[in-house]
Amino acid sequence: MRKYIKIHPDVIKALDENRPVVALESTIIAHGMPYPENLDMVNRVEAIIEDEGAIPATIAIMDGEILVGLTKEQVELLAKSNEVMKISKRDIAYAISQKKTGATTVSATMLIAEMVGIKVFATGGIGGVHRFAEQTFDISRDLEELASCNVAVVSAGAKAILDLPKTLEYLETKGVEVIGYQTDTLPAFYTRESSYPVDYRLENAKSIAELMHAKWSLGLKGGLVVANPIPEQFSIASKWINEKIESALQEATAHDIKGKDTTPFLLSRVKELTKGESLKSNLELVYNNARLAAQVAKEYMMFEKNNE
Ligand code: PSU
Ligand code: MN
Repeated sequence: MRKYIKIHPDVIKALDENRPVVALESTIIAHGMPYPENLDMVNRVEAIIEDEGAIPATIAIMDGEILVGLTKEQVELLAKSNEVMKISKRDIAYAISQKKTGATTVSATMLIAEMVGIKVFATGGIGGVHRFAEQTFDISRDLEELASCNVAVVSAGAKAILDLPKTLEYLETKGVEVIGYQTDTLPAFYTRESSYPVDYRLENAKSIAELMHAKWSLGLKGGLVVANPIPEQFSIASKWINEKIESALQEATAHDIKGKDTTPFLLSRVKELTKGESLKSNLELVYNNARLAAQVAKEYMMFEKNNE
């Protein structure tokens, strides 16, 4: 396995010394946000994680090699290039064997994080069951990896480009806890709240870490969704944003956008329709998630150490 994976020296050292590490996905860089905001985002996210006393590990595939922890140059390449693949589980082996470069989605990032022993992962929003999935069958691979990889994913919930109730049902079937961080409802990405309750509300990083420790100590396989609402001052009124999302969804249907192109198309159209407002909120919620993920990673390490 090591033949295909190159871990950054800082990340190797942190893992060896049992220091907290937070994984980051790269699809959000290459396909989720435009340049140069995406580049600023990674730099800021990595700085936030370091300030909290954890080590960031951005994951991607470059020239057929799985990288855990990227250099500034590598991040820049992903941020600028238009030719980067979007890599979910089914694309990993192809990308490696054909020496391709690609950005990893939540699903691929979880798989790789688990391979190298990283327990906490920060992102913007998870993929889920798409609207009209009963016709299209479009259900993100993210949900399967949440079901099987022992990694906690800190996100601002799932955005209304998806079908939130169906996403929650699916997670229930797969045995994935949806934990609201200081919230009773599933945050809807750009908005702090939705009308759908989370499974459990927890008030602090320590309680989340304790749940992770209990789950995995018992051999209960799979991840959890830590749903962290966007800070109040950046939350967008749900009626307004949902109108824009509806328009973007109609355009996607009209242009016959399908499969892996759907999420990037919707994100970029919503950004245009909101004149950049959605991107501003997206950036802020990612920072907020990075901070909580670092805190959870730190607390989780304490549990591991105290229970050795
Ligand atoms: N949500 C966001 N921004 C993103 C994504 C989700 O707010 O960039 C990306 C993540 O990488 C996620 C992927 O894993 O989209 C889901 O894509 P799909 O719906 O094709 O599974
Ligand atoms: Mn899909």
